[in-house]
Amino acid sequence: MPSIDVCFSPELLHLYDLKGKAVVAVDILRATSTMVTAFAEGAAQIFPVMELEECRGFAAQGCLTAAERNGIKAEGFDLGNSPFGYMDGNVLGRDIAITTTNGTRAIRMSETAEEVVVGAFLNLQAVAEHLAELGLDVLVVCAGWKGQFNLEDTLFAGALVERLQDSFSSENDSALAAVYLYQTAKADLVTFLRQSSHVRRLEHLEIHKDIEFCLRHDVYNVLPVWRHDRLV
Ligand code: 3SL
Repeated sequence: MPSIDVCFSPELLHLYDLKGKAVVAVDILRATSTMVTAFAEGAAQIFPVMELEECRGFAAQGCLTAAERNGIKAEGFDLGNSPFGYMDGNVLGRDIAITTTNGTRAIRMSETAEEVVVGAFLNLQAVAEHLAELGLDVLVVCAGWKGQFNLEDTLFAGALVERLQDSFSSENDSALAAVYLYQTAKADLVTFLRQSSHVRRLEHLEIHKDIEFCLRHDVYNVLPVWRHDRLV
């Protein structure tokens, strides 16, 4: 039986061997939720990059550019990191280059894995079905916040472990802890996360509707997959 494990921060990735594994990169608030939304809204390809300047450079090849730092849209880019910014037909058929504080970093730091997919509550079932079909050992890579643990990505990891519990073993404490946390919180994730650090950070920016949206389960049947240098 394949296994599923959880890495609580990209800074801990050096402790894991990604060879032959499937990675699920997750940044619930909000990068991977936004990418899933962009694909659901018809985006063609997404180039996640780490630096603002690199992202800006993609405009020359016809990409929309998106950038966020510390929760705020970076100046001079077409888009920010709110899923609602990708919903008015503006991304249909377009390639997007995006850089965010933590989420794009988690994706790029995972790219040596056999397979990298982007996960969010919004596409949880699509991710679970894909992993079950693939049959590889899985590592959920939580983006966290600037190297530190966060609750929302861990809750997603717990939800995924719970969905895969019949076909994957999960013996490591990180996976067990994520499931326990999710089972404690799942009746009302919005309330559970009210005191969490990133929700407090985002509420300060008055984007409560983003938080509620990103915590909704199984809204989209899309699966962003890493191929060479991009998500398709
Ligand atoms: O850290 C990130 O990558 C972002 O998703 C953070 S925020 O939700 O845009 O504040």
